[in-house]
Amino acid sequence: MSKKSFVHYSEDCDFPIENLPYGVFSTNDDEVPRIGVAIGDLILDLKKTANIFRGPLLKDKQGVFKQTTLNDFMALGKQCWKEARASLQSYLLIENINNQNKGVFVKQNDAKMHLPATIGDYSDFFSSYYHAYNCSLMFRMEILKSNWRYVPIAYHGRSSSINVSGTLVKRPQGQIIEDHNNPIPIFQKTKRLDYEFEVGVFIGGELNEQGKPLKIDNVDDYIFGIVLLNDWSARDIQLWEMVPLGPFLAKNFSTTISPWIVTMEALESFKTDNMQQDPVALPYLRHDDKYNFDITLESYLKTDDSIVTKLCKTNYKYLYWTAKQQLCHHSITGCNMKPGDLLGSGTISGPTDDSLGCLMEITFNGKNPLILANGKSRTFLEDGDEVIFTGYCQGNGYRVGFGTCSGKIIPNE
Ligand SMILES: *[C@@H]1O[C@H](CO)[C@@H](O)[C@H](O)[C@H]1NC(C)=O
Ligand SMILES: *[C@@H]1O[C@H](CO)[C@@H](O)[C@H](O)[C@H]1NC(C)=O
Ligand SMILES: CC(=O)N[C@H]1CO[C@H](CO)[C@@H](O)[C@@H]1O
Repeated sequence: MSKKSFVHYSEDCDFPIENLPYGVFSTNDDEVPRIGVAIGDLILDLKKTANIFRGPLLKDKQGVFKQTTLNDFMALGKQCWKEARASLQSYLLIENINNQNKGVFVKQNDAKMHLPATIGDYSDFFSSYYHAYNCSLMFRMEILKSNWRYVPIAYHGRSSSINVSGTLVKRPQGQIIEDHNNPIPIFQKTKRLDYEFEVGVFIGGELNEQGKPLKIDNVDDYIFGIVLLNDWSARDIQLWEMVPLGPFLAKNFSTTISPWIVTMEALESFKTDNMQQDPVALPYLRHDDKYNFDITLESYLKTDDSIVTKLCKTNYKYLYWTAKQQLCHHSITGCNMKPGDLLGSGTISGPTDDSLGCLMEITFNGKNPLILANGKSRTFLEDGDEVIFTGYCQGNGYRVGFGTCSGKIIPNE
């Protein structure tokens, strides 16, 4: 695209004019959360600039930009999202440099970020082939030979414990088996606290009524945008509780998301081939159009001595089930979906040893400790550890980035 804005930023900035992600922020002098758009290291305050949305679809709906969450804007649907993007890009173009002095920008460093939407429901999938493959190896389960290749597997998560990047994560406690030869649980703090590198998809538009499934052909019309997501997991609690109904409290204590929602319009030019599915999906899940995205995902561990160790470099394109298939499948029995619902992808691991999306895989369930940059080792997370995710799509001379999704472990005292 190579458009130029009057806001200056470098080529590797996450938030050029080609991106324009939405978030909700507040400042010290105005503590009411409001909607903004990231550009360079600034935020354009949409509460103050709602009148720039003068296109035919939005001119009577400017009120959606003056809310404290994005839900109302998300509910408007694809055509409105496109019109809003066009208005924003034109407002920020270098030709319109006089907009620079209108007092409508806030420095990102001066803002506090909030959850971008009221998340009614949150479901978390298990859609990365390589992650599922490694889990089969570790737990000697025939995951890939049973239902996995036919059905996009997921569980219903808790939306109440989803927080924005930077929120502290308290080490959870629960029932744990210490000695597998004597499976009687004890109650204690988790010793196997892990992160899971995922992305989350926010949905919107005029979604389906109960009993009326979405159709695969146009289900992408209901996908609003993407955030980075950390599905913190207590592996020892999980292992004991998940038979036979799946994870429950091992994943209910905290989920962290990055604050900026990168829209599907910004990601359009980073579409890449879907993974080949074998066997071909059932007809209700079948689609030929590309709906995978080339998003580089990197994770880091910062220990309390401030030394940073790179954990992995993976890519969103390693998802076997696309977000279109996930959303369509979610609605297929008639489950009604709502604007602001969030769908997690599942841990995204790639095919190589340096592209594994959680510690359980990196350390082979704690058997092979990871040596950190400061010479110490980890099997699972310790108190004071901070896990940081970043993500970006590389364009020609610019990046469409996601900012960061981070969380630090604090002791449970
Ligand atoms: C998760 O489970 C714990 C332990 O039962 C409970 O105290 C907590 O309220 C639950 N939190 C959520 C968000 O469900
Ligand atoms: C996480 O978010 C919920 C509601 O959005 C809030 O009640 C809770 O206090 C937050 N947790 C932390 C640790 O800030
Ligand atoms: C822990 C584990 O099984 N790791 C393997 C995951 O899969 C990749 C290849 O897909 C292997 O290289 C890892 O050793």
